[in-house]
Amino acid sequence: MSANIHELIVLNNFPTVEEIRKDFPILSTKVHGNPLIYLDNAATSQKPLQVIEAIDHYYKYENANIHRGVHYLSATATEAYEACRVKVRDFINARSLSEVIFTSGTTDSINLVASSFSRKFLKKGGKILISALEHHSNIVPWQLACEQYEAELVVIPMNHTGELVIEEFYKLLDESVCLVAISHISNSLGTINPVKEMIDAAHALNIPVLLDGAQSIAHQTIDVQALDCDFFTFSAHKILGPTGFGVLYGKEKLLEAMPPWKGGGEMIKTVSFTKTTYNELPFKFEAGTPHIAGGIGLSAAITYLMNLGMDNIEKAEQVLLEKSTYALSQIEGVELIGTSANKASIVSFNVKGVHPYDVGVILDQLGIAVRTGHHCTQPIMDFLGIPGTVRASFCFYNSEEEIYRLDKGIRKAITMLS
Ligand code: 7TS
Repeated sequence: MSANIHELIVLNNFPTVEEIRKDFPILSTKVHGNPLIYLDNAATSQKPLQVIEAIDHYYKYENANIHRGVHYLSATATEAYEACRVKVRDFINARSLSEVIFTSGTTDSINLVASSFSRKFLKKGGKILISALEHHSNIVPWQLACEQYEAELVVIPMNHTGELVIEEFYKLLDESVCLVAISHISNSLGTINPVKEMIDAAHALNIPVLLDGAQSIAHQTIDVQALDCDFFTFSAHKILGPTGFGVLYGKEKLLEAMPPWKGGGEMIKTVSFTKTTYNELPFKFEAGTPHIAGGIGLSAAITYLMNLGMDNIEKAEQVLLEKSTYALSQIEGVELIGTSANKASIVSFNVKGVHPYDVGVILDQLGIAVRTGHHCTQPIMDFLGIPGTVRASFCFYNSEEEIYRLDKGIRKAITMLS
């Protein structure tokens, strides 16, 4: 199975969790008089000093609008912001900087594709194939597009362990499908979908594939060339960066063929009242002044992650997954929701006969931050016939001690609620 965490520390020079936690000031704070145990990482990650200080430095010493200024500050800010594009290209192994579009986050990235790709490629009677495991962000933009172009939204079903029914995917995949849009890792259940196999199957019919990488970007090395996905989307805030900033990776050929989405400054080459010509990639899709500090923060976040090594992070988080899954499975009355063999460090569960919200409130009183509810995946909850789950999602800065305290906290909640 996965490496022992101590082996990892010795073999790969991975810092101890105590050392890592010193970089994250919020992890030393208290909530309701108890040390904070932050297990809501699938919603957003905490930020290390390196990211906080990079943003602070930008606003203190480099703040200016980018790209269009000749003055020193504008050039400095442009350089810092564009350095992020290089970082992202290297982090996900994109072929070129033209393939890295900055957006406000995963939701924005998917909406960009749903609007622009659909305008060019979604035909009346055509299909968009998504899955039963999607976040609302990878459902609703496609519903809007399908409504507009009289196309059909088709859903790959899931089973009760939280896996996609891959045989059904093969049955649904035919020439009428214009795009496959699927999550790489489920934010509610942690399931890692067999995306490489799905991409290869879609490509055999010349169908492009969008991967919603909002979760996977935090848990494993992403190589868009090895995956061969056509689009990949993620948010900075789930990988130690700031909110309001994100990325759309797209293959250059497709991005070239797609019309602009938002109009405004920066995305144009020339403007007159009779005709406007558009800027080259990636700027064609980047209208208006961007979240400059967001890019600078993401740059620092990627540097931090690359220094630790995504492969090491994946191994460390698999240990946390294994230990927390085991601990929770030993508690009578706890039902794990999402038991796929291939999972990231996201553990959803319910306590029999108790609403997830009530468990969440008691854990909060103990300083333990978990998320409760449908996690923006209502169709999953409907399929499973439950109102929601309690979700503990782990990051590499979480410790085994915190799993122990979660275990104790759940046992206390069960005693109080039964
Ligand atoms: N797709 C997936 C798989 C996600 O997990 C999320 C956010 C999104 C898309 C949207 O990302 P955003 O940054 O644009 O909002 N997931 C969650 C979550 O699980 N709890 O809060 C947000």
